[in-house]
Amino acid sequence: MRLQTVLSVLSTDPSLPTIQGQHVLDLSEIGWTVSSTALNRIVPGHLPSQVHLDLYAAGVIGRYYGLNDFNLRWIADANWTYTSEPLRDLQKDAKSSWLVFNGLDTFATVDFCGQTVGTADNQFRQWIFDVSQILEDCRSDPVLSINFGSAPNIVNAIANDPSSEVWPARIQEAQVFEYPNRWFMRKEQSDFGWDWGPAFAPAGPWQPAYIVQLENEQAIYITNTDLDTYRKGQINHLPPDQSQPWVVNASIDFIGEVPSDALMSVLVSDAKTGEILITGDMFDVTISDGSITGHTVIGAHVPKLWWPNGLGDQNLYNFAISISTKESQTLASITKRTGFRTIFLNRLNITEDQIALGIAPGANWHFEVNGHEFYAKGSNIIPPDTFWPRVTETKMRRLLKAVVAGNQNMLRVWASGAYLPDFIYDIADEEGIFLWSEFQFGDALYPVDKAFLENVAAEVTYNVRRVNHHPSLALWAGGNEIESLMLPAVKAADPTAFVSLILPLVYENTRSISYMPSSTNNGYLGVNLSSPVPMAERYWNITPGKYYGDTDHYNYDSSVAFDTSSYPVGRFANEFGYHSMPSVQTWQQALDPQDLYFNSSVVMLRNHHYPMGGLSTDNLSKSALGMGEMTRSVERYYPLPRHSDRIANFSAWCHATQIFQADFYKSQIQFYRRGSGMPERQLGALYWQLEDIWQAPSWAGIEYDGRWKTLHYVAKDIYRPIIVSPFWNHNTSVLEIYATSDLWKPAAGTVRMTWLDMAGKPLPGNAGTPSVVDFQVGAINTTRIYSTHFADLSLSNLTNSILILSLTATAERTESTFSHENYFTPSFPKDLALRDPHLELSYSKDTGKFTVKATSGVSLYTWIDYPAGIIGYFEENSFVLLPGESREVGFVMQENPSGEDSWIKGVTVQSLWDQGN
Ligand code: BMA
Repeated sequence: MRLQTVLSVLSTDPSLPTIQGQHVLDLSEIGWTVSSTALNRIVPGHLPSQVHLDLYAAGVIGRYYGLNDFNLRWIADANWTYTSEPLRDLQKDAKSSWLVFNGLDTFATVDFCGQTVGTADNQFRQWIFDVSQILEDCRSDPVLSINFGSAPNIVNAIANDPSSEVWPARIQEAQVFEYPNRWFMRKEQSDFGWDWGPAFAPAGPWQPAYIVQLENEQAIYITNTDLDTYRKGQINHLPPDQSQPWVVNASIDFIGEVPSDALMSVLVSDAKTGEILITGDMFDVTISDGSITGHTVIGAHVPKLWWPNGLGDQNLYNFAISISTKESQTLASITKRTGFRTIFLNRLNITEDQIALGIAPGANWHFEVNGHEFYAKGSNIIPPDTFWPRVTETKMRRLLKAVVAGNQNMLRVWASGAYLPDFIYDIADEEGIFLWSEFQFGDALYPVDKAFLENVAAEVTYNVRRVNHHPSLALWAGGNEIESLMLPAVKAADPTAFVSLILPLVYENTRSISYMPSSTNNGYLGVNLSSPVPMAERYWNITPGKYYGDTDHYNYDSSVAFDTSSYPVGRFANEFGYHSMPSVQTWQQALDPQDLYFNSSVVMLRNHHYPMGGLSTDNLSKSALGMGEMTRSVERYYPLPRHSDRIANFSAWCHATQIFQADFYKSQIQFYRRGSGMPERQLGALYWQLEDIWQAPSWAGIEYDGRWKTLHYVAKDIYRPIIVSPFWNHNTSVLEIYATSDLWKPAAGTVRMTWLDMAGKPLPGNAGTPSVVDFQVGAINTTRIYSTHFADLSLSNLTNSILILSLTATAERTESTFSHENYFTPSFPKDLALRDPHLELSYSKDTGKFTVKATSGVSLYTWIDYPAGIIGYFEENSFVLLPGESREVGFVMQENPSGEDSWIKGVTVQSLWDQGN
């Protein structure tokens, strides 16, 4: 055990405050044990941690494996106690002593020196307890113990309490995944099960914690910081005036006493070069309720702006803020890294000027960075692990680098998981990924009693202040699918006061971030900040032909998957998707060899679409529906795997479900992006979902350990700045080709269109289609470059099954060249007369790249695969190769634990032909 002044930590972590006269004991550095009546022994514990992790470390339970989701329920059903070793080095004569928990998961009773200090009931809050008196009275070396009650049992007890809120059963019960009654707790909702994850319902001290001792009257300890950088006069729901100077408002929460005439100063320096931008006092310093607040204006000094990935550099600045007495004695200082940008969600009504440009009336629904609208390309992030304490910076950096490599600039931090820790925002700040963030409510109605709302208010205030300095923060939304799913069920406005409680709390703590009450919504009718309901939501006051909001789209009837008339037309697509299997390499991490087949009971029990709806594990009918959807989508469109080897056949089936998933998303993303030049002026596509929480079938594009599914490669391709896309109307047999660009300047280029047969032989006269078409496309816009009725092509009686139209777009702008390849077949893949392309794969030690060559026949969905044991991604994958064509593809290694290059020998290549042969 080691007591340290925070000063000594500063050299390694500048975000920690420096303070004189303060002792901080980091509770991660002391010894802990974990005990429960459910376990006949006491095991070593850790902090931060959760019970499952400590039981795993002690060898009591196994890893994320098989049916552990169900077999380990005894852990969630029990109460657990974390007990510290006796704390010998605490100061008895400190002026005050505090327990500071940055997070307790969730229902906790805290005892110190044998006395109860307090209780906690919200995983998302910081909990601070004054233990000065207890420590003074303590006759021995104090022991800290934290008892965590079973969340499933506690919420059931709340639900059974006659005074608790009740809702019509049909509403809430439809939202039960495994454990019921999740809406009575402020804990990660997906801990009780979700349609892509397990229900381990973990408990424990999941965030860092400290004992803080203040030695004297002037010592303070900083608990949270709200740093807000905005354009002068900025109001959250209105477009910021980019000609105004930047204002920096800093509000610092502390424990201890600050003299009423204390001063604040700030030094802003370039995080890369150290060059000082400004330094000086902050103005209008006020102190109230444990916070000190001041501001300054960065007048004549023009900082470099922060931009998201693809739109500019991620310029960052360090803000060193000090609190001092008027005699210039520094009481505390803290450094936060931030960036200068405005990010605004525009939901204003469409103007006459916009209508004159061809934009359909209604309301806007798009983001603007630094005053420019842009096309948001990305996906939805879910908790990357059930057990947050083991989510490392390495894992998250790897994931966010994959997001950047995938040409994405925005992630939606879906509500029903957890608020992201600061280190993930830090990585997003560096990588240029906007994080649309949500308050953690989803797919349920929540209580509105006073105690619940007070708890929510503390959670909202803490988290808005905590993450506000991150330039990657893009938006606050009230929750997931509250408006679209829950409100129609109750026909009531503002459940859990998403407008009347949360909106004012957001606006009080940030001027720089927009707020909307629910993820998918039809916008608002008006905003009046002095009204008790400050935002009048539009809900269903809509007029046909006008567009208002963002859309989500899930249609598991795969027969219409490629019929674009089944897709929603709106201003922004914030969720859409279909599930697929993970790769066989990932399944092997979680399954015994005998369970590696498509509908094995273990596979089915790990498939939670559709959710069990309760704790029963003997009913596979719900899972069968989801498995059936995957099977049917493959049967409908692709050659069926027919390998005699069981594992090879399983692998081919898994891959086939991924191909369908990727094709379906590609079809939608092309459609949404084309919408940027259509009356709906569509400006965003965030698919469901970025990554997996465990090894199981899901909507993810990246598997639990970081391996890319076909989807992530295909999304990377279709999120390129300029794309060429075919649109085939199955009903009218009209084929249209569009070029779409999300560049901020117009672009010009050519599209080469070549009709071939499956042997790669060009069709005579190119079937009457021009070989090369010049195109021009406006900024964030689309242009139709070719259209034909299928009957008008000169196909000289060739059957559809042998036809393929290859499309290659090239566009030059002074700074770079953009290219994109795509193709169209009038038949679905299963009906194509595929020929073996006889793929050849080689590896060059000199270039470190693989070369794939198709020697005969068109190779569709050319798929390079790497063996288990490493993590990384190929520069491209799932592409088309024409006969004689070869492609050099690099592999970006992200993790190679053995450091050896034996994996290279395990790399394979296959195409659609191999699926069925
Ligand atoms: C949406 C999401 C999630 C869910 C996904 C797949 O409803 O908001 O709640 O996991 O669809 O069903």
